[in-house]
Amino acid sequence: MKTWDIFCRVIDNFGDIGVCWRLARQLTAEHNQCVRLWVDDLNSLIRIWPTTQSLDQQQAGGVEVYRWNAEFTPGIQVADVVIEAFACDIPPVYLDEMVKRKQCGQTPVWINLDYLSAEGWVEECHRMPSAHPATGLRKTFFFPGFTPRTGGLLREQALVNARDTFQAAPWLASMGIKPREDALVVSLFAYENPAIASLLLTWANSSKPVHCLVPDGKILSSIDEAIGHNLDTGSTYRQGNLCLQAIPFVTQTDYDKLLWACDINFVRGEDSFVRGQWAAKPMVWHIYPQDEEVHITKLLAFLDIYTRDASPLLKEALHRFWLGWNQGGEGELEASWQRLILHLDDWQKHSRNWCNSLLDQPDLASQLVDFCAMRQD
Ligand code: TRH
Repeated sequence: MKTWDIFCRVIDNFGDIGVCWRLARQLTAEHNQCVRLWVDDLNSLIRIWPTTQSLDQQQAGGVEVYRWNAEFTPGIQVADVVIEAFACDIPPVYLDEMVKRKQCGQTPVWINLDYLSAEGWVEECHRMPSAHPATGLRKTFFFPGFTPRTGGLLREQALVNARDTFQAAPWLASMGIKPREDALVVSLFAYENPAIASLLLTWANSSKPVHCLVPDGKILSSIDEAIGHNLDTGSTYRQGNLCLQAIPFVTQTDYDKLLWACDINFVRGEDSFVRGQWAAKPMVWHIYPQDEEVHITKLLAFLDIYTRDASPLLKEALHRFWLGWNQGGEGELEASWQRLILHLDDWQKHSRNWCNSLLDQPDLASQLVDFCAMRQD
């Protein structure tokens, strides 16, 4: 058993903590590791795991959770493995202690866990070492990814079985969600997006009823603008064949259930994007927007591998709709949705095949554990 320190700085939203928390729990529960998670914004953790509290130190889900504040004191015991999530820069005092540990012949394994991307360069950079200029300590870049030459994706051992034995109807009922039997049930987790107006109108006019579930979050401001009033949590809006239901932001565990219970999932960022893939259901990704349209390159790189084995018609329809959704193409979305939904059966099969193909790859936590076990500094 090793000790691990995971450092997480929350830039915004829930992805940074979502990934770190999932990793910390999995290392503890499945690999019997001893994990401390240092997080600078406990409120974001409380949102996805409401039994945690705003305390400087606590035990939660088998993990020691610490509030990461500025005052790190010398003498802190450095872990065997130090994970700096998303290049968050570990505290200088902690770094000094890492140097001391090295001087005692017990160099910690230092890993920068990077963001997920399907771009080709990831394979080249995964496991790349770099010497820290001031201390000479070696830091290794660990990249999650979709191919065997990357670090893989976070996936708990029991996930697929839990998904396959899940009963959607009772869970939905327990959440106060009662879609019509013939409705297409959609979950909608996305950033602000003006394109929602044309999508809502398309769903209102569609021949098949659409029941759209919106967890509390950013997309609601765009929805409010589109429908002309605030859609409060717990309330429902109906127009034509559309039923729009605002639901609470659920726990990270319940979010999986929401994805499993829906026919189509709109996901975003990084962690919900991966969970959408494990749900093996059709999904639409709202990628985290970056300057100079860098995110569009990233989106296309994923679409490229995701649709590699799709039929040409599905491939074309997915490209059009995903790009429209990400580029805020008002008006454009109606036609591209109608085209995509024609291929729903094919899309469902494709989603399952894609998920199964990813299952061949070892998961990220196991890869990290194996890497650290092999490292001799
Ligand atoms: O919240 P995100 O947009 O997060 C991020 C951050 O913005 C980050 O800075 C950026 O770098 C990254 O995206 C790419 O999206 P993400 O990654 O999907 O994280 C959402 C988390 O919230 C995920 O762990 C699932 C969880 N969640 C719940 O627990 N309950 C819910 O009801 C919902 C909708 C999500």
